[in-house]
Amino acid sequence: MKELRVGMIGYGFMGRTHSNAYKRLTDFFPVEHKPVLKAVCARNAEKAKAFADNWGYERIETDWRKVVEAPDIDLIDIGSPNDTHFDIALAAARNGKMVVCEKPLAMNVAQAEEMTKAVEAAGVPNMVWFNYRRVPAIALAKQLVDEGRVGQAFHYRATYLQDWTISADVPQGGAGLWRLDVDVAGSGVTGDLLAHSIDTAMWLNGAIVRVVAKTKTFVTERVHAVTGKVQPVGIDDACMFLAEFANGSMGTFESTRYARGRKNFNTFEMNGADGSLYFDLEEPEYLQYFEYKQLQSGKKLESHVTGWRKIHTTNSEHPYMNRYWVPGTCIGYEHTFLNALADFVMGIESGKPTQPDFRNALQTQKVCDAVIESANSGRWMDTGVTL
Ligand code: SOE
Repeated sequence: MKELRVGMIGYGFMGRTHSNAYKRLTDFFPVEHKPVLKAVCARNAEKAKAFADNWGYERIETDWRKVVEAPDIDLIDIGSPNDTHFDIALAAARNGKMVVCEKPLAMNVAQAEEMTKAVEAAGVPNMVWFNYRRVPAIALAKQLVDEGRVGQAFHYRATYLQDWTISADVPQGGAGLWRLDVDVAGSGVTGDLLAHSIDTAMWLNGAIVRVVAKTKTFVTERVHAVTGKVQPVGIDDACMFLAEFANGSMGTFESTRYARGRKNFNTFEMNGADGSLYFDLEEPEYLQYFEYKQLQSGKKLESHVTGWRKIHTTNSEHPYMNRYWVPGTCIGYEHTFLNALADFVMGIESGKPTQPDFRNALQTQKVCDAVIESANSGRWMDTGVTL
């Protein structure tokens, strides 16, 4: 087996999901590369050490430059806050390393464009961890769209709701809470949650070409965990936008961290001439499908038995499921990262790059930036997306 020597930057929630994927890859997928956890980097040595001991990294670093330049590392994994992605990705590409980066790719389109150019000029494999594409039910939705079972698309509807920032006592900044600090995160729910919805939407339904948005910041001042001072809040706590897709369909997107009771409520529905699809991450192993096309193809439309079908996506013929257990048994959130890594490694081995790569994630970044610009100007914005 060939080694895939990993340098992990960051040790938070995503550092854990990615590390788990590296450790389990060859247990489940027949790939030629075995990840070796070489180094984890964090500014705080004590935290890096605890993370390395827990997950089995060989060494720690406190300066990411050392990891990016290390000759014994093949792949740089950027799991650190959004404001660090740009510098690390550029340096990694310069050093000829493969780069896998957490979403959103960058703080803005200008950065994302430069990062895309850098990995392409260096010719290094790259990917952005839009893990929800790797939920078997969502991958099945893609398969059904590609099989023509939805037909001409009319509507796409997405929601991504959470509730963890409602209290005005939640500080901004620092470990775990950098998502509330606009200087570190770039935006609020738009980059953090809607980026997922946009990535899924454009994967299933093609380019989003125009948007008009409204954002809201409910708590306008919060203590900053690093400075200790009460500071203005610059992120969007909630965002709603309307979208026009290149295929002529209409989209609505809603996201908030103020939906009491909703922890990670990520849904979409797509309505086409020949069928509809519905997915809800709170029931992750189900894809709901209303089939119209096949009903028409029979002698007569049997309308007394039409209805939504709730497909339990745990059969071995469902995406990714032949790698796991027996039909009827489900997999979890962590497997979406494992599936993504497997796709990435298989892409390296086959020479057919897996998606979403940086260029593809740049398109999502364009929509995010257009959404924020539209919210600021109150106008419809062209996204400039090319897919
Ligand atoms: C935010 O709470 C968050 O952790 C996002 O950053 C992730 O991308 C999302 O999948 C779950 O929620």
